[in-house]
Amino acid sequence: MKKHFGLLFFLLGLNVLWSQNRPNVIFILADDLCLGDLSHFNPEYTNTPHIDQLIERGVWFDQAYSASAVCAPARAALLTGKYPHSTGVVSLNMEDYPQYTHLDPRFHTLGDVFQENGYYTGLIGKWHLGFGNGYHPMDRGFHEFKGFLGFDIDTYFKYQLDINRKYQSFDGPYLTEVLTKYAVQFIEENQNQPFLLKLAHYTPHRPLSAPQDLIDAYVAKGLDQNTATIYAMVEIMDRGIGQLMDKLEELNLLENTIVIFASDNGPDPIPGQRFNLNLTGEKYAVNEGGIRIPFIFNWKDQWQQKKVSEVVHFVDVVPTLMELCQLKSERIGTLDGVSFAPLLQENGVYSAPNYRCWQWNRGVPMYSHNAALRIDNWKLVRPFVTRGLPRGESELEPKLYDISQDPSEEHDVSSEHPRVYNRLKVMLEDWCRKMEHKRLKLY
Ligand SMILES: [Ca+2]
Repeated sequence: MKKHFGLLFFLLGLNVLWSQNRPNVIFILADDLCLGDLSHFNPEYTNTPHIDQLIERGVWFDQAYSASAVCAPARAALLTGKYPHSTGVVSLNMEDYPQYTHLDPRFHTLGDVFQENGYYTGLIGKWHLGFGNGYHPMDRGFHEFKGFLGFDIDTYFKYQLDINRKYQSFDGPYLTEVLTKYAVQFIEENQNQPFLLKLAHYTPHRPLSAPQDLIDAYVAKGLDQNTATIYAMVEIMDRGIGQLMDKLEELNLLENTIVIFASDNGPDPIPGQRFNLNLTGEKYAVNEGGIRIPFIFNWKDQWQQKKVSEVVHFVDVVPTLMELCQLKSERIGTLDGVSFAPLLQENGVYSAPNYRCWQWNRGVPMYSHNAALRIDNWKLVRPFVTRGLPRGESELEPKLYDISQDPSEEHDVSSEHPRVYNRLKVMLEDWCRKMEHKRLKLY
């Protein structure tokens, strides 16, 4: 019997040592937030001191891309490490297009990988990858879920939340503050075990709503009502990030926690025009304004503050976190992304993928719509097609940009560089064929 106790204590000891060596991960994802919403880039009009501090103390990725210009496909890639098409999540609106927005249960998620490796996992906020039997976040790798599936928010003051599979109505407390409260609580409850927390805020996605006095303060700066409301929403989220960082400090968890901040796509064009570093396009477009996002990685005392200008992409998140946390998974399958962990460390050797691609539209994929490929500084863009246009293939000619010289994509240089243009066109067509082949294999 004594012998068995000895073995038990030895194994418990190993488990404690193992836990200490593996960092916690908090991935904060904003919704439709753009670079210009941060006061680091737009100090005259916006107020995000805590996110700015993450930039000033952490690793800022200057050429970071989401996997899509819209919510669901971006999130599918983030959680699987694969391009959205190969997961079957290719469109938005879970009610109109359930078959193109539900993450097939055969796919293992980031949550599954962390669970497999002994982490406690939580998702707070927006899910948006399917609903119904087998599609709930708690069936997809998260021990805990406190949030919404994707379409349950009337306003930020009146909404329903799914609290571990039980619906609860809220009338009064501001959504973003409630999500912050749950996140702080999650950290407190799990401070003694390794954890993964995905905090997927809705901010500043529609319905635009914030306390009137805060909106008025932005209107007083000369902003229109919608833009003022968006900046007020972002300020409240930023305050919550400050509370979360304070909690990590109070519990002595900062040295053992990786904190990441990102947005899923660019700014919504409908509620107002807001500053986004003069990038072309907004949410829905695969121009820079639709897919280039803020992306910050922080790990106190582990990484030096720096700016990284290598291209990174949402499909890289799964392999990167697996490397950083030393996770193994048989079931995650072949990934489209690669780990950029070496870029976070000093003198790391990083091997970038050859090229990156994007495409989305409403319903069945039409690869002549909203598709793009980036290789080195070149970017080929198949122009924006929206629902107002015919449902057939687009006849709009692709455009070529040199992002290093023209980050705002103002000058189409296809006639000056016909060989580059043709090469990228063929590469993009080839990628599209491969993606469609993978997608159709799911059915
Ligand atoms: Ca979004």
